[in-house]
Amino acid sequence: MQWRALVLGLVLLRLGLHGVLWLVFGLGPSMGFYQRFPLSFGFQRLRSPDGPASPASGPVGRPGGLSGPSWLQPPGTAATQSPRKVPRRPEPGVCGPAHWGYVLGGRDRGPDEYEKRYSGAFPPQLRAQMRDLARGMFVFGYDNYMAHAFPQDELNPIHCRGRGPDRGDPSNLNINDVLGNYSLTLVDALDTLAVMGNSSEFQKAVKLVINTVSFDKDSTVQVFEATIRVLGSLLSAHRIITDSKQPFGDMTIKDYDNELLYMAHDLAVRLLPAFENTKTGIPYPRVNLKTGVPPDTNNETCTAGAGSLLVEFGILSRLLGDSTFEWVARRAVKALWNLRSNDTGLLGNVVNIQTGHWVGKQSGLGAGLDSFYEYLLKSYILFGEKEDLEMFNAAYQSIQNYLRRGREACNEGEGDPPLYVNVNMFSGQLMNTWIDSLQAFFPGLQVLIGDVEDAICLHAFYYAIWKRYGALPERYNWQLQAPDVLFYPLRPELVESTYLLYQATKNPFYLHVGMDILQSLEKYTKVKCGYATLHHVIDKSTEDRMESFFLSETCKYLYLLFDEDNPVHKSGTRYMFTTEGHIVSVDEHLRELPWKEFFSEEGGQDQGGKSVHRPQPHELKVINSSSNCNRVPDERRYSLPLKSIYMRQIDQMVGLI
Ligand code: DMJ
Repeated sequence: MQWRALVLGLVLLRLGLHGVLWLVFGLGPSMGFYQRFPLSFGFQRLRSPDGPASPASGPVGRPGGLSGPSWLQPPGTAATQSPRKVPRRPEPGVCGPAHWGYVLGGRDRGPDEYEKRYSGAFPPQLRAQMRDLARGMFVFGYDNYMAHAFPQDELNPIHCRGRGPDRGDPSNLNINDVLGNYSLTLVDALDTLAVMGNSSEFQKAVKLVINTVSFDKDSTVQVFEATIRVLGSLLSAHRIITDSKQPFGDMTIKDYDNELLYMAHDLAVRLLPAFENTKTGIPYPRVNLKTGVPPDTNNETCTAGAGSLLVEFGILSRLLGDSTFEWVARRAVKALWNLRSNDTGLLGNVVNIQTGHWVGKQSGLGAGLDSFYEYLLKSYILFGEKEDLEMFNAAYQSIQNYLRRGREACNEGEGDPPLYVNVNMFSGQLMNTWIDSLQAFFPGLQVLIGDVEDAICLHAFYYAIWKRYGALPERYNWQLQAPDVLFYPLRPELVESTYLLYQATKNPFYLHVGMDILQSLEKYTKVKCGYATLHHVIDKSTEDRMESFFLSETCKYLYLLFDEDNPVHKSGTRYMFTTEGHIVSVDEHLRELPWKEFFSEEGGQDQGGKSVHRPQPHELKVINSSSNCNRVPDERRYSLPLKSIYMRQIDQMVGLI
């Protein structure tokens, strides 16, 4: 009887594995599974890599009306299934393992079934080799940045030079939005050094940041970019340094006096003018770090830029005991949320911050909206505010109702496989036939909410594109089955989803995906002094730019994918990744609202009934008062009690010092 059960088990195992493998035509564990599966959807129709490129921007719809793939059909028409039902979500506040288990390190679970069954499929030596390759990739980029570019913001990896803001051309937003003349790449890379266990370099880098980086610069930067790349990194590194458990090795800094936290505060205060004089509460997209909002500034902002500040601003507020930062970021989220369509529940991608009118009515999962959704969920995970989860759940339902096309189930049924398209936020009508590479983050977000099956499917679609080009084109036209926009700036999104899906399934298929990505990065993007942006995913020509997210995200996720025993997975601490890939531990401190206790008029007791010392004026030490006085927001404007930042409050609140 036993051998029968064994045979049956093996047959079932093989069938199950095929279900995953057909998604990617044959790539998978090297156990004789390299078999091609008949595909009834777009993957096999992808144009040859050598084929001609499509025009710079794709067609909007297909002439002659609705025909062709079912992605062209609106949801609920005969050619498609009715809109997919969203998997049951837990109630707000319920953080059971089924739901938040994928916040890493939270569950001390042993190898799951997949792992046990397939552990031979990706040999440990190969995994170690890939981990070392990912580490080497980071080290090569980082060392070259330090040797040839620091203290400038970015490395030009082909000419081995540094790059700062484009002072000669202020309209060059591609550069100036991101590069603030504040050693961006060094700052952005800090926690990757820690995650890789390189304590000596981490300590050296932190000291360099403390001693050399200043935000008192005449640089006009995008609030969003400065927040996710710089503010987020400073906060992440500060938490790593002050973590009493030190899971990554000794990352403490001798005589550390919260300098990174103060720098984060300094930067955030310089960003605050973006939230002033806006009629809707939605922030201006750009500020000058010295002078505030430029007089000739644009009143239009993308939704993700304005509505994805809550994680970093919320952490800062809760560490400092100053509600101002969280309050302005939350006000922006709510203002955007209130502008959603009454009919579809969708938001557009560009809005006027004074009138609240939608300038860009496109609703999708990629550029302009991606991290807005991400931060609704991640804010809830970090801070436990129910309204964030409620907004996220409603947004996710609208996404399923209007953006998701194709068949209902990932692995079965008639019609094209599921795909998330770009639609008009008011009508739900298709607006174009491309998806962008930023959208590849979405399967990772779906893993966080437990919608793993749909995540597997969408990820496979993106991976199929990667396999075809050895990179992800910035935009891919699913109707023409060819890239619409051809560059690939070393973005992390597909790796991020691959990593999170591996954590969720432990299926070695995702290790193969990671290996494939690593190898194509080595082959097509490695240049003399680092890794270069692919200018053209077909002819593989390169551009002399290595964006900071390559070190902070792409390399980090690749490394973590193969580093099974990393403290991020093992420490017993739950870690969450910001949208720039910075790690933050999810703990009770961040779920408290310090200002309620410290600033209540009656005061005197915390929630546990312990008495709280309210400092007297002579006891208070004001931090950063000199540089920020002009830009400290006006209490009336924010209609909140405005607080200065005091050392004692930081001490008592966070207990980190
Ligand atoms: C990064 O700065 C962040 O991941 C952001 O959320 C989106 N864009 C880049 C990477 O592509």
